[in-house]
Amino acid sequence: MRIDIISVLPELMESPFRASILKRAMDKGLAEVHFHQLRDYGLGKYRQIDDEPYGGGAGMVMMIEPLDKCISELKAQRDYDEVIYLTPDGETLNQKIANTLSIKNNLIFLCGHYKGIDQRVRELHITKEISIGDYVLTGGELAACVLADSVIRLLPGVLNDEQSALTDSFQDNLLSPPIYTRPDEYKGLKVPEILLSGNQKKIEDWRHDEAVRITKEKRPDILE
Ligand code: 6GU
Repeated sequence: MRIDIISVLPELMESPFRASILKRAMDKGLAEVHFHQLRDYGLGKYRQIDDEPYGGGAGMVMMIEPLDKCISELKAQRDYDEVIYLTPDGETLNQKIANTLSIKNNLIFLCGHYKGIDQRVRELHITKEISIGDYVLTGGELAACVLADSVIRLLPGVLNDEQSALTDSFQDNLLSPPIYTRPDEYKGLKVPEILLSGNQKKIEDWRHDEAVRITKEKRPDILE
């Protein structure tokens, strides 16, 4: 998978891809992330990328020309499956969206800033709009990292068996059951007997029941 990220602040996104699981995915060639500085496509001597909104009002608008130049240049090099605009008014990211995107080859992420983008960029290029939750960030960059992480970890070969994504919370509309490791007792707190029993069938049943109980308690909204 290749992800091209367009932003006025690419520096903000470099470290997440330089550590741990995402780094290994890059090193193994399973994912490539390329950053594009929107200002390189800006207009005039000051490389302008934003301007005041027609009709007045507070805040600046990301101009169409720099965005169109940048996206068109990328599209001329390869076919993209989606051009995703990261914006608080997008569809809220969930595991299903991450799963769907993880089977694509080439994605563009556009990080929003200021009041947003000229509406015509949407008409020309944007195929999907994604938000990471109902709160406002200073820009789409951190959201782009969250989206990229949620997708890249699903690519075949990125996680090993112990980290398997199949048992993740949300993957089957259930939160994860409680987990424990050594010691079996700490300050009087004991690991549930059943997990020490060696009876795999009973353990799996217990885990499923606990997952249902915890989901009902914390997130009844995700239960089917
Ligand atoms: Cl994608 N962008 C910004 N600026 N704020 C957000 C967001 C995105 N998702 C949640 N809040």
